[in-house]
Amino acid sequence: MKLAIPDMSCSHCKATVERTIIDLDSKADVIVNLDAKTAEVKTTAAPEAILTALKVEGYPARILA
Ligand SMILES: [Cu+2]
Repeated sequence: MKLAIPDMSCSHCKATVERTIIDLDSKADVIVNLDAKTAEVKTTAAPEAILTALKVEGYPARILA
């Protein structure tokens, strides 16, 4: 799925987002695009779980596709 994560602004944000998703699914594939403020995520974790975890970390996201 593709996520819009508008509050990502630097490599630290990128690392936090990646770690948050990997914590939920160690096999997840996460490709962050900082310029577009999006992330392409391949995971078996529930989308709701991903969105909730990101929000807790301070990066509210929405699903684009
Ligand atoms: Cu940052």
